[in-house]
Amino acid sequence: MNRQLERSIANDFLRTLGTRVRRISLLKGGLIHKSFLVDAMNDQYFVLQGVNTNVFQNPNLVVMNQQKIALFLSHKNYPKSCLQLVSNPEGQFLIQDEKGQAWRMFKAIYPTKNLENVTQVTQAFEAAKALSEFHAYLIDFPKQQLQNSIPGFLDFDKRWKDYKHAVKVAIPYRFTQAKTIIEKLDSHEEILNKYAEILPELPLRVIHADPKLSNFLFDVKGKEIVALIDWDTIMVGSILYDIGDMIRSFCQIGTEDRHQKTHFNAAILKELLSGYIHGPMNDHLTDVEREHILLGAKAVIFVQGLRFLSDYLIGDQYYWVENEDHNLRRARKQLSMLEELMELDKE
Ligand code: GN1
Ligand code: MG
Repeated sequence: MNRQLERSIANDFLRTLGTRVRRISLLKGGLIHKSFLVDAMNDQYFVLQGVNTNVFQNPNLVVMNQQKIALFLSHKNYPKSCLQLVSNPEGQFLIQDEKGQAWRMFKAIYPTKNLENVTQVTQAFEAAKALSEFHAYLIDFPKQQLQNSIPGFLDFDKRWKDYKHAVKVAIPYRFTQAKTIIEKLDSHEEILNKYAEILPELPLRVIHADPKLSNFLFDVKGKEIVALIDWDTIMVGSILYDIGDMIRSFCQIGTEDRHQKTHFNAAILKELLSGYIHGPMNDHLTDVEREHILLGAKAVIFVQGLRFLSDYLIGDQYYWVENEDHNLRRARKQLSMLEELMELDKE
């Protein structure tokens, strides 16, 4: 594929560096943006992204948050790599194409490795320690400087209401297909009530809000963490969301859309919890946070199931899908993970 449009956008950014695109290829994996790897003539690599403005309605705000975080972390000598946006010679970090699509470009962080699944439990330990470090470095970040890139993103009550609404207005055929999973999800509503009870006691901190496995860049040996990327959703919330989402993504057996015999890896969970408290946040955690990590994980997995199922029911408006029942399969996977975790941690 020639990718004329992507090439010309990337070339516009690269004018700043006095170079041009050599090759450009699609990067798979994300569910939201369209990403491309740009190989430039100056032997450097970049990641070009078409921003999904259906999800991030104000991309300028996302860019501003990222720049503030990068500046803050670099002043504090944060030991991991930060995201570095490239601007065009006019100083713009976002370029709009003729159709109004917004684009941005980052310097690629390499050589690094992206994992689809955890292959050694120590990877979960290292990544959790890195998340702990990320939280600790941002502990004194002036929270009022961050603007929420997706209003309601962390609001579980809203997620539940949106799900209930999706069930009500569902495409009839899809509703029939989802009947069993709807009944099961409904039976677990209690998890959200329990989470709501502790919520007022949870400290507000700066969180990543998307610490899934693919957002951790490992060194080429797959051992050490080089960077925690995708800062689009950095916002103010509870770290239980981050730890929970990390558990959701790291402990998953197989892929996010595939059903198999078992879905939740308990050995990884153990390493992950240990990694987080071996990191600097151990000195800052409150008792309420410490005692409710698994409740947070259950709530996040449950909410992710609600989100995938809601999107299935209303006709795939949010997540990228490759076929008709993709979001349904994703939702089933979350439900299975949730039920296995509940079996492991009966309260
Ligand atoms: C989306 O950006 P990406 O594709 O890594 C989503 C997350 C979900 C995740 C599930 C902004 O993440 O909240 O947990 O998919 N991001 C947004 O894989 O909705
Ligand atoms: Mg993301």
